[in-house]
Amino acid sequence: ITMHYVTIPHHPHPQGKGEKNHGSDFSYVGIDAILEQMRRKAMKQGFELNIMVVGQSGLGKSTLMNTLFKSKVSRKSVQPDPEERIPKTIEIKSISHDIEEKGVRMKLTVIDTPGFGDQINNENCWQPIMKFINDQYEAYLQEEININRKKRIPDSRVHCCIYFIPPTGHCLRPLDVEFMRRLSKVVNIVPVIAKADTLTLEERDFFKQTIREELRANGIDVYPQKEFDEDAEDRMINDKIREMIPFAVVGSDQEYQVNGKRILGRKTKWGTIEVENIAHCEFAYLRDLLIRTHMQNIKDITGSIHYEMYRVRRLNESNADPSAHDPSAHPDVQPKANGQPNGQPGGVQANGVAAQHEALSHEM
Ligand SMILES: Nc1nc2c(ncn2[C@@H]2O[C@H](COP(=O)(O)OP(=O)(O)O)[C@@H](O)[C@H]2O)c(=O)[nH]1
Ligand SMILES: [Mg+2]
Repeated sequence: ITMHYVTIPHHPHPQGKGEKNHGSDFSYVGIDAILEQMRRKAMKQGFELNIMVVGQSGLGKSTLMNTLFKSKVSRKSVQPDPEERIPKTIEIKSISHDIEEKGVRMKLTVIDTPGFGDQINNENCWQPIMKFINDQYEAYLQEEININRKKRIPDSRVHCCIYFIPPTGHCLRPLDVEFMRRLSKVVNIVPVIAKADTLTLEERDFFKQTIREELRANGIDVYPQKEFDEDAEDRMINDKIREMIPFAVVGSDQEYQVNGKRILGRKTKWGTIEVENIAHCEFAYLRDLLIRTHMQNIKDITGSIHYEMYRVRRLNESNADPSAHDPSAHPDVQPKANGQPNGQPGGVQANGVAAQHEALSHEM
């Protein structure tokens, strides 16, 4: 491989932060100014995040999403419209809010799913959710392979799925294990203990530990996945998160005055639970993970691992059988991994990490 070095023409009117104070330094090229360029571009484009919530009815999914919209991420910028309060869910439904803070725009979309596991027979109840996720990958793929591609492909892919575990204090139910085992291979899963205010502190700690052990025993890799840590720093930060998972959350869309401050909380006979107070529950950790610290990584893993695996399977499949299209229309005919990391001979290859991941998860 030969490398070409391009002489960078001298700009007559230096602009941008990176070039400040370097007037006399002729060895200074100004590469660091790329950060300013990226920042400006990102400000213009804004950010998008699609979050899905899954769990039995009554576990507080809709309330928690209202909490997220009303919490400090958005309290100043969004005038909550009573019509927009998330109603009782009967079908998979997306609601988007545009949030703006310090000039940065963000479109936060929540995909609310109807009571998962509400039936007497819950066999295969993960299927409609798997189908929805694959349908979004398919829509993205179709846009991507279109000859007349849009400059910016609309992204409805589910970046993160928050799975609500009922606060039983015992252990995961077979249904929870089944859902997370299957879905963790196609989407980032963040498990939470719903309505954590119903557990005592000891019960909460014990339940969290039990769940972590069960996830490990069942080979369920929730977000942030160890195998995708990129360096020692990632590992250190993510290990701390992995030790805390699942987050024990409490949701509320009611505001109260406590010591002159407006807080989101749940008022009880014995006091008010402040949902954003880390001494009371772990909602703030969940919010910070999703928005403040890991949003870009959650989206990167969606694109470079989960979507990539879908794309490779689909393209290999249509290479093998050109008449095959839109497998996501049939929940039973999900794209199959062939168990080989690199697909069929002559097939499209997944990028390194996705291929490795695929080799680990040849089942959907
Ligand atoms: N104790 C407690 N109750 C909650 C919590 N979150 C929601 N609820 C209540 O549980 C009920 C069901 O909440 P909802 O958000 O509609 O649940 P969904 O069916 O999962 O969307 C409502 O009465 C909520 O006020 C929580 O964290 N703790
Ligand atoms: Mg609901």
